Amino acid sequence: MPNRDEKILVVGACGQIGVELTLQLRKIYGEGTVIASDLREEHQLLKGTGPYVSLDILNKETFHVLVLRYNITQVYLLAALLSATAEKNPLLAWNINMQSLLNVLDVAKEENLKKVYWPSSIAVFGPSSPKENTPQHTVIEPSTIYGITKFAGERWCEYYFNRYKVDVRSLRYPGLISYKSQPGGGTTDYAVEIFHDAVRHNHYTSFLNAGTFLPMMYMPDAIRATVELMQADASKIKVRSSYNIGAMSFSPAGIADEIKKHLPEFVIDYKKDNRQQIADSWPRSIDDSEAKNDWGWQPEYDLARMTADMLQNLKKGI
Ligand code: NAD
Ligand code: AKB
Repeated sequence: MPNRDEKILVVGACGQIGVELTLQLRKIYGEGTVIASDLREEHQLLKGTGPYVSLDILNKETFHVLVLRYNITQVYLLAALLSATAEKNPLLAWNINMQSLLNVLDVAKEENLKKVYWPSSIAVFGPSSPKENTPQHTVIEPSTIYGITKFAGERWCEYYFNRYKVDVRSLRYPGLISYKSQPGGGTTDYAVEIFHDAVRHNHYTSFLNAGTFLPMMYMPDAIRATVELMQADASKIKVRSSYNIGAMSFSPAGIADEIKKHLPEFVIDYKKDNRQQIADSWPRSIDDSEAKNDWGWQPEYDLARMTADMLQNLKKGI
């Protein structure tokens, strides 16, 4: 049973994950318990569902005051620059992705917060990691600035857990696919765009080559994984850097074939851009056996089930 004494702050609540995670946390813990925050204006889907505050997480003092004012017990930190945006301004990405995490970890230590959630990514792996079934523990030499921030972030999480007993938990999300909120500047965004363009125009130009396989996950699985990890007994959490989690792996050609089963007229063509190089440095598939063994992770959506659900929901919106 969820503890009703919790007070949860979601930072970066108006992004692709934040919107759906905030809505789900409000369903579980009650709407008044979950405070959404972001730099941006409140997302349309969050309006009227619970408290919203404007917050720049880089301002540690404001964040600290907010934690005290609302008696916050848990923080979910989702603010970050994603892979493609980060490459455009590496120093800005380093500053946002690292300082946000350090501010949260440090206030969590000072105020003895119960739990912190911070996502890492499959981007933590680089060209020298095994490409297929990339293991939890392996060579990690990311070549993107985004991956470098994720790797450093993972080390900081483990450090704060070991040194200060901050109960920080983390998942290495694959590319996430959703219809409720838009993706925010990543390399896997094509797998969301393709559905929108298929439904609207029966046509999509992919910025990744036809055969570029990447690990992917449908948003309902990602939200459930997050909640399950955060609700798991602390004794079950053996990995204090970040857990590999997987669900499916496909390429632009593979997802196009699946969409054609529903929309036979659909056509895909290819015009790669600089995001190809980022994708080429990442795993093709992920070994998530430690998450499965430690806290019982199981995905529910494969490519076929996700495609049917995405198309059905997007068609409703036309
Ligand atoms: P997003 O870009 O959609 O959302 C991030 C949100 O953070 C935005 O609403 C933005 O306004 C906000 N933000 C940025 N700077 C801020 C600041 N200084 N203060 C407060 N808010 C700020 O990103 P997302 O896809 O929701 O990703 C959330 C987290 O999950 C990130 O850490 C990302 O690296 C990670 N992740 C996402 C994916 C994915 O496919 N979406 C995959 C792997 C990991
Ligand atoms: C991105 O493409 O940057 C993200 C990720 C896999 O971390 N979706």
